[in-house]
This record gives sequence, structure tokens and C-alpha cells, in this order.
Amino acid sequence: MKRWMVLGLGMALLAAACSSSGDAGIVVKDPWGRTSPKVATAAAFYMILEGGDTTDHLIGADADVCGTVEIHQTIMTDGVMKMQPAEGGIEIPAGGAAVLEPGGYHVMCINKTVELKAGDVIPLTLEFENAPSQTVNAEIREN
Ligand SMILES: [Cu+2]
Repeated sequence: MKRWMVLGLGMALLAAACSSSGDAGIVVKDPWGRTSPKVATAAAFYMILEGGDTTDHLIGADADVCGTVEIHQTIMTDGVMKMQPAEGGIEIPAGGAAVLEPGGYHVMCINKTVELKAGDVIPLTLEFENAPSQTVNAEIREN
């Protein structure tokens, strides 16, 4: 009896998650990250964020396997590639898309606690300035 109630609750939560992501207007495509050993304390995640009817911003993120998550941009300073927090987040233009890719914008996982192996699926919760948060599954790949 108890088992059925737990299962029912899980399905209700799943249904709620699906309908809230539908309302967001922002479509998250192909979230992924690279394999990384446990000793590496940081890792980056990439994806494409397709905008809805209004311009929005990716302003934060969260993942259980990371101590903190920051939104970063990569910049060239005197020929050296550095990364820093993206001021104001990453703009997701209405009807357009924001591309998070190696060498550019990324979601930075800091104080990572686990090894990321090819085929692993890491739930990432994305926070937007206006749209409701969305949790997506980032796929871990060799490259
Ligand atoms: Cu970074």
C-alpha cells in the first residue's frame, strides 16, 4: 500500500515538472558535458537555449554533484583565454538562441564531487530571470 502511494507521488511530481517546463517558453537543447575524473574539481556544461516570446537571461544553475554552479563566459585577455562570471547572465533573445559551447559561454560546476563518466546523466537546474526554472539532463560525453 505504502509503495503505491510513493509511486503515485513520483508520477505527480514528474507531471508537474513537465507542465512547468512547457510554460517557460525557453527550450533547452542538447545539454552536455565532458568526461572528467573525480580529482578535477570543476567541469563545464554546454547547451543551446532557444528563446521564447520575450528576451530572458540564464542567471544561475544548480546541480547536486557541484558545490556551486556559476554562469561563465570565456574572454581573451592579452592572448590568454580566461573565464569569468557572465555579468547579468546570458541573454536568450526572443525568437533566437543562446549557444553555450567550449570556448564561449558555459555553466560552470565548481567543487565537483563525483567522476563524470561517458553516458552519465547529470540533472542540472537552470534559473532564468523571468521564466520558471527548468531541470534538464546533461549527457556526459568523451568530447
Ligand atoms: Cu568557467
